Amino acid sequence: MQSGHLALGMLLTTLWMVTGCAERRSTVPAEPPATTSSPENENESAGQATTAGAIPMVMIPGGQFTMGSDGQQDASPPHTVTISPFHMDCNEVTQEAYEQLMGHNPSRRVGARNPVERVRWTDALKFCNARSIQEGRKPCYDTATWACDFAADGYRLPTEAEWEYACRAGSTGDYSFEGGAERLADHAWFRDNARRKHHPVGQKTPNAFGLYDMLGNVREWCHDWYAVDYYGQSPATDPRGPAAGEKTVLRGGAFSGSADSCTCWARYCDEPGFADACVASDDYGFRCVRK
Ligand SMILES: [Ca+2]
Repeated sequence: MQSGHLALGMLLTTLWMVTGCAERRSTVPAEPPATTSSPENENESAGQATTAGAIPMVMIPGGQFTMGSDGQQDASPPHTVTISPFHMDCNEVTQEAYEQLMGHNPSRRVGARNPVERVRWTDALKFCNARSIQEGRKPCYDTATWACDFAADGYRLPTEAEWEYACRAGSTGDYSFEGGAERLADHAWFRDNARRKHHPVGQKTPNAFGLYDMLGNVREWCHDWYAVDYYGQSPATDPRGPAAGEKTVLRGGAFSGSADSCTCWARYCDEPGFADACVASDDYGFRCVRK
């Protein structure tokens, strides 16, 4: 643990003791978790919140981290990024949560507490807007252009930088915990232990922020358009990806993937699904963030 992070480490310990949600496995950068309160939140304390839609979220404190890796061309160069605070779902969006709001379940393998899958990027954005409306928040997305209003208080997909920052939770290595692939099975469903299917959310050890299944289970759509060379030109604060592109980013690897594909930094992308003929894969899911 770096000395500058000692105070925050102590605070994270307190957070863990209060919520039982987060495990303190590594240092967490920068500012301590800031607790917010709003009338829509039925139960919010010590950085954890349960939304009106009964989906648990955790407050991710803002901070600075090293994004990327030398391990792959599109993740290079590693670069310093500053992230503003935000709330993030503790879990991948479940099939029951998706169906309750959207009226249908697109998943190939059905399970109420399993992550919803075969979700296109555009489906995820529609879910975000529906969830915002359900809670009286301002929707982030213009469904005619898919432009995102980052000033809105509603739900949206995490930016790729937010996703990696939240996934790392202070870890500087390949994974969201200290150590290597030999420990991945404690934290993730991936090829070696998943038996070629996704599993109910929240069964594995969470990261230091209290986030489950960031690595493995289903890949998670992010807000950003994909560009192989984006890291060489991205802004230093709250980068939001290229202005346009052909594919959007997925992160975290999946039950079908190897340990190498389930790292904090590995990037993946696919077509966002503008055309209804484009059916997403059965290992594509997502989780939401908001202010
Ligand atoms: Ca995941």
